Amino acid sequence: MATEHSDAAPERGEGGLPGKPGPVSPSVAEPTHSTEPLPAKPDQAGPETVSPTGQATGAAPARVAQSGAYLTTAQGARLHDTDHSLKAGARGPVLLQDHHLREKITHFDHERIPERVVHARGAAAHGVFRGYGTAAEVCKAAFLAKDVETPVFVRFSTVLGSRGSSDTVRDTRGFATKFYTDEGTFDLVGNNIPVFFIQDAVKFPDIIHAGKPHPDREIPQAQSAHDTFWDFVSLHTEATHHTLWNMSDRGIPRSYRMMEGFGVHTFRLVNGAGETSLVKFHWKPKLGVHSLVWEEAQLINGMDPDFHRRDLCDAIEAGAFPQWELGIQVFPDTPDQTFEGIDLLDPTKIVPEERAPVQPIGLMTLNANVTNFFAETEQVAFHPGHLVPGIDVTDDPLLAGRLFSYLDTQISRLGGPNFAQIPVNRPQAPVNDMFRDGMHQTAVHTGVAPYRPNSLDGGCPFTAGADTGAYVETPVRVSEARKVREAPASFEDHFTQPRLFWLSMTPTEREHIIAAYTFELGKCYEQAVKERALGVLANIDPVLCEQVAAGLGLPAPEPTVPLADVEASPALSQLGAAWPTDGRVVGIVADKAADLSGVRAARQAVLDAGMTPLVIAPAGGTLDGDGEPVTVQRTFATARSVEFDALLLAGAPAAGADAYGARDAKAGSPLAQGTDPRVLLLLTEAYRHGKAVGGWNGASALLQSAGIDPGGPGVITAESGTAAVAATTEALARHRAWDRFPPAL
Ligand code: HDE
Repeated sequence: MATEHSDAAPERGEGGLPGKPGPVSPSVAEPTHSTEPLPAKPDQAGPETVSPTGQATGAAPARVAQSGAYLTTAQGARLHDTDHSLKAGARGPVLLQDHHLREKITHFDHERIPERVVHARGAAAHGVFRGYGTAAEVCKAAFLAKDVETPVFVRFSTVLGSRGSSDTVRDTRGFATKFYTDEGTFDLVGNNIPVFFIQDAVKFPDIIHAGKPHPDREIPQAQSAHDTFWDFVSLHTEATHHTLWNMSDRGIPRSYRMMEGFGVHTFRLVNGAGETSLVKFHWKPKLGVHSLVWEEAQLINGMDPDFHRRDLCDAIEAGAFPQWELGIQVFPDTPDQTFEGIDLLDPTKIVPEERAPVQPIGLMTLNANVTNFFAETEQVAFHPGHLVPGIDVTDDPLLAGRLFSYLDTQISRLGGPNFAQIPVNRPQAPVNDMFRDGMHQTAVHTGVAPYRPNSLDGGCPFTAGADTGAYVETPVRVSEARKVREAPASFEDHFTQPRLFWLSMTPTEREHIIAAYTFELGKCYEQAVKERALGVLANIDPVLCEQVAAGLGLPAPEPTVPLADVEASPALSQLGAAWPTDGRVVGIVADKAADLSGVRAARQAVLDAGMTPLVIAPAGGTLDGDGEPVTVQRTFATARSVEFDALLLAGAPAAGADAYGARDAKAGSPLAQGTDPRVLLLLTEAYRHGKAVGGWNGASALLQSAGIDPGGPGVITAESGTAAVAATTEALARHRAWDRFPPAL
């Protein structure tokens, strides 16, 4: 049957949608080029659901909970029963027609998305970044201007483990920051180690295959202590520098709040006058850089696999907001892109801070926990190519591969190309792209001409001028080159900087490094791998090599390259200074016969110092005596030393009394006898891990029964609870009593 044609324009709704009548564009000639900007039409402001400026951005995601009185289906129909499937009789078969049953289970079946191929295990928080204005000389990005406040979302992660793996494994940590700036989203996707394993992205699948569990048994989980990892890093000696950082205390951070962050690659900044500089980004934690000790890290993996995640949430919830200063090392943008002989395009090299100081440009404060882990932490999608005007990339070959990889991986991880519409990924700046349709499209785009130039949608949108636009590349010369699969000669030096790092460590830190290599290589089975790894160490330092070889029971090989003559960089050491103690955890061991008013005062003093007190007692509930009952947070059964930065033993009520002896008769508690093995374990472990331990008014006897010298370094014996807390705070500022075990080196 012939269709009836009409000359009249088809009826079109507002903005081109069928249904509602709306204005119809007058017929115009075929568009050629825009002569001058046409006035924007109302529907050119961009799809509201994608970019509602000031509304549901990633920084303040739309909050949806079970709201309203009635449970409904996904279609909004009220349900009267969600506990019984529809059956043919109470004991009969379940009927396929039960829509609610099918919908509920189908949705559940699809609740998981693929975990990140690397950095699967992570934790995140919201915050703000405030520029100091000091970057203006080198960068025109508006969010770096003085006192501009920009919402941020930060995700910390381990690299190798699965989503459910433990937090305190020896590994690199991711430190990815999303700045929701008014000029678009800028992602600084960095690590807590300033160098990387490889110099070319093409090797990334190889290093990750080597580090991940073996493909046959899928073990070990979240570990580098196995043959394939050491096989790879000993064959690719460019990995030596990063591996050395991993084996140092940087590989086992005490907290995400106590880690540095690094952009790793060299970036190019552009200022308002169009002048360029090369820079390296640094995050400096206000709390200093601190680590666990290896035995402690291993214990935590069993006792509290969520240790870092919990620590971050607890600190933010307690108001101890973690802060980092953002800083840049600035280098002239010379054609050779080197600084004092260091190749700035080589991601296995640092520039020592002594040679190029880190200049602070802003402060980041994390002040809010996520509301929903999946919606925010799991679905956040970072990309080193998310740049804003004033920030550009360089030709670091590792970065080039990353610029491809992150978008690609999000498409499979988040199920299509529209992941920027997920609340946590929505920019703060208005979005007016011409991307249309695709899986999980949530915007109802109006208009008919998502192409340009166009005349049907008023010619909109227009492109920005070169002075305000992003992705205005600096015209760096790249031609006159041959196509090659090669690396520059400077990339071949794999040992100078590892030696620099080693020489910059204190004796205590060197001992930890030796112990780490000895542990990891001791877990390898292949003799050839161990021997090759020792050969690498010989090229860093003979002492390091000899000590590890002795631990493995193998001969120490000779170096195959001359040892580099380098100056140490003291800034690389994390020991020696005093730092704020905010958010540290102080355990106070007490029983009902203890000096409870002292316990109350000690708790208050810990809180006043911005730290968290946890009372540990023989049983849960409260400790009742004179005054307010003291709430018990941990019992001898649930507490383990690794949860605390310091441990204090509550003294006896009367000054001068032999607290634990005197209370033995009175209270009859195991603590009073001073012999409860769980208390002794708490003390000895904390002592062995270099932590502040002690107490007040008679604690010495119990310390002695645990084999701890009350006069030893970092051991606190005070007259009162508040005095004990004051001494503890002082000790904690230096993190650990390292002088308790003088290093042998
Ligand atoms: Fe990544 N990296 N990476 N990476 N990376 C990913 O992207 C990749 C590299 C880093 O919390 C993936 O969204 C390649 C260096 C962090 O969500 C993936 C190469 C640095 C995170 C990917 C590198 C990083 C990732 C996996 C070599 C420090 C977690 C999931 C060329 C400067 C971000 C995802 C988050 C995640 C690829 C090397 C940091 C597969 C190909 C160097 C912090 O796209």
